[in-house]
Amino acid sequence: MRVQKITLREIHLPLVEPFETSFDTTTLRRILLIEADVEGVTGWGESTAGENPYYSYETVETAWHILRDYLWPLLKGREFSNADEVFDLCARVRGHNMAKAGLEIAIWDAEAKLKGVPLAKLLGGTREEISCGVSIGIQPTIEQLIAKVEKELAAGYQRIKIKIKPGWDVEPVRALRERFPRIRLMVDANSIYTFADTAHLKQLDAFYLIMIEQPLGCDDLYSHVELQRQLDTPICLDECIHDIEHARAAIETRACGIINIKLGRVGGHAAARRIHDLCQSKSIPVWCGGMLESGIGRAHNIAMSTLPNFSLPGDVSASRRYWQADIIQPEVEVSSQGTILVPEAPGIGYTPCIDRIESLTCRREVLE
Ligand code: OSB
Ligand code: MG
Repeated sequence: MRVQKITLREIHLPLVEPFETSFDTTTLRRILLIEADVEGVTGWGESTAGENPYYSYETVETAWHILRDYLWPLLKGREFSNADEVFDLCARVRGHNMAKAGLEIAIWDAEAKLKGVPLAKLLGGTREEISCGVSIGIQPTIEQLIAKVEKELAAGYQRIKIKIKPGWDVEPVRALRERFPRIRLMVDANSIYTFADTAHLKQLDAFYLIMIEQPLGCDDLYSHVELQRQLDTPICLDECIHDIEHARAAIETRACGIINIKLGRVGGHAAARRIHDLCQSKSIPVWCGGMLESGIGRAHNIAMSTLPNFSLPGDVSASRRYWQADIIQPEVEVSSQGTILVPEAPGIGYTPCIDRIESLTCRREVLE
């Protein structure tokens, strides 16, 4: 197969409510969508690069630049046998996994459509439905946090994750545990602590959390090894894991017991699947992280989450938690059991709303 042309576009979508983490507050998403025209069909991808270089060094601007000036020139006119080869074809570009992923996943969607199969099946997925959790941003008060958690549990979500930062960590967790003694609960620090905070973080062991996600530095694998030695709660790594070598190092050094896989952070479906397979062979469970995606990125997350070692609920939740109206039809819905039914239509299985996407587009560039 060969990619005839790609279209980059930026759309702006306001979140239904601000999302606060230890590194930023997001109210409006700038989303980079990539269409790949392959042998007469169009595949859709989304780069999860952010508005600012705070979660990772990538932004919408850097991803656009890398896609236009480096990745498209590598792929243009190139013959390859399937989407699984695209990540390796882009290997000369170091890093920039969110740019790579946006393009690579669009080609996977196109390949699945060409073959008339759901993307989940093409990836080797085995689940008909996936388990969902929610990620709840930092709240103004503990009362508001409790109300949020109550609402998400009532909606059926199977696991609650809250964002933490210094000054918003032990107390909100204590309050949630008092109110909800039995729920599956976890926290995500987004790299805000250091090893010097070990005694403070150790207090979280009292609340039988299912995991603590990325407490320490985004590149600091060794401190996670030392912290994990002192914590009973399993550490889950997010920011630290960009490729299979990081995953291998984290597993072999026991820096973590669980890995969060995000398509953007690792460079697409092929890279995600390799990490998934490695983790499975080492009995390390994985789950699918979220990046406040539009329906396009969300649909890809659903397909990936059907692989067998995605055995913990992910941060993949209903469209309505993020957007007044999503850019796909149907929107992503979550059952009262906290599950998403995997679509059976070819490709990502949801239809992009072209008119709505056009009306939200603030820039567009066609490369051929
Ligand atoms: O660390 O998982 C994270 C959102 C933006 C950047 C990083 C993270 C997140 C989330 C949101 O936790 C998950 C979601 O999409 O609901
Ligand atoms: Mg995280």
